[in-house]
Amino acid sequence: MKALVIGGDGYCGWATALHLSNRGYEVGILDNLVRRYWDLQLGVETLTPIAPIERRIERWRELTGKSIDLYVGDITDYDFLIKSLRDFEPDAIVHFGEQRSAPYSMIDRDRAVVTQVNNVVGTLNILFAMKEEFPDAHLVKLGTMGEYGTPNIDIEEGYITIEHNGRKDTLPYPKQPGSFYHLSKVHDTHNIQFACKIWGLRATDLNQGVVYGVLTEETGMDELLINRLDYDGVFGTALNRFCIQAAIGHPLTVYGKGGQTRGFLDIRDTVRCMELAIANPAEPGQLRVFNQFTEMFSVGDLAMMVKKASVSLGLDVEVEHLDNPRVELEEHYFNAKNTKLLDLGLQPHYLSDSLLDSLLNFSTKYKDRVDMKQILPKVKWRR
Ligand code: NAD
Ligand code: USQ
Repeated sequence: MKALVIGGDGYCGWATALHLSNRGYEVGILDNLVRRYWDLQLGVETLTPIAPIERRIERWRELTGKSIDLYVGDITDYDFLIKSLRDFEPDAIVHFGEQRSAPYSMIDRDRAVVTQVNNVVGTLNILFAMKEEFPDAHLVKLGTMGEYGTPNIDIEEGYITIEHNGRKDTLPYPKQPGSFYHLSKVHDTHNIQFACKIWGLRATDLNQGVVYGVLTEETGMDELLINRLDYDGVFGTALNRFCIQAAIGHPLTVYGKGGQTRGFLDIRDTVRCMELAIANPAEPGQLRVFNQFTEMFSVGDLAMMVKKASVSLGLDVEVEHLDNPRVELEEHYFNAKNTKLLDLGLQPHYLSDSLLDSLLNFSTKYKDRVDMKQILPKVKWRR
């Protein structure tokens, strides 16, 4: 089977490309390296030093004898996309290639537009390319749990059955995203759903929670294969940020009350979920939705877990509640279903087991690379 990993130079994409290659898939990486450019523009850097993509792929080949095809270009450029697809001829198109930071999309008008054009047009181009020349390929697309927001009822996997005025239907689950980034994912979902319906394409939308961890079996093989660890106020997620803050003795930056609850998963589970989704494709005409996370925590829970785990490293960690730069509920009900990937055979890793080895150890190892200017948040949601 041939899998083209779009966004394969990024955090989830790199780990997934190596994992699929290790599992015997023929793998291609397509990426325009724009994430490295956005980092440069913002003056931020991953804590772990990542090698150039060509060097990463070369090292993988040296270590395993497996080659990975590389296509450097932008999926919003349809000519480039279709030529790359013709050359690679994928069975599965794994799409990670989007702007993925909520704060980035809220910096200003330019960044909101970049996010939505990049994400929505890129995905639309993939759908048209599939319709024109690859109607049997399976699109495995990364959505996000944040598409749902935080409703006061249980969150289902993509669809909900509703009875209204004596009639009953199964409908797309209501979406209440909390940033222009999360909105771009909702727009993508609608476009994919429509394309599957009218053209008979097959797609899986993976509503992924927050991914954590540096290590997978493959990225841990060699320093040159190391994955990103973002900790800045734009691309760093709360958990990564807390681990790095703990390592440098900075109080953990909990926004507001810290009751914001989200779904989480280990990067080792992300790569396994991708493998499961590819190996069990959607039917023609079907947009299948899986909620891709393994555990739920509040931001306050995360801070307490980091504080506790830090003790074993001799770190004394304080927690600070900052004024919340985002507009979001800080205390709310959150209960999301996540059985579909478990039914396909996912065996979860748990944060309590991974916190030290896959996050805190890397945070302390590379703490000299921390830029203190990137610790406090700078992007605000309000006017
Ligand atoms: P990332 O920024 O590390 O990687 C994204 C990659 O896509 C980058 O290498 C970037 O250069 C590439 N890219 C972006 N736009 C492109 C374009 N137009 N053409 C070609 N390449 C392009 O992000 P990530 O954390 O790996 O996230 C990957 C996907 O997973 C995103 O769609 C994101 O929304 C989703 N996701 C991530 C998380 C998480 O916690 N990291 C959680 C849920 C969902
Ligand atoms: N938060 C803090 N302190 C911080 C940083 C964040 O309290 O220093 C809070 C935020 O206010 C928010 C929560 O932590 O309530 C989560 O924020 P985050 O930055 O960890 O994650 P988020 O913005 O939700 O985005 C991340 C990824 C995104 C993915 C999403 C999955 O960057 O690509 O789509 O997680 S989900 O959250 O399920 O939508």
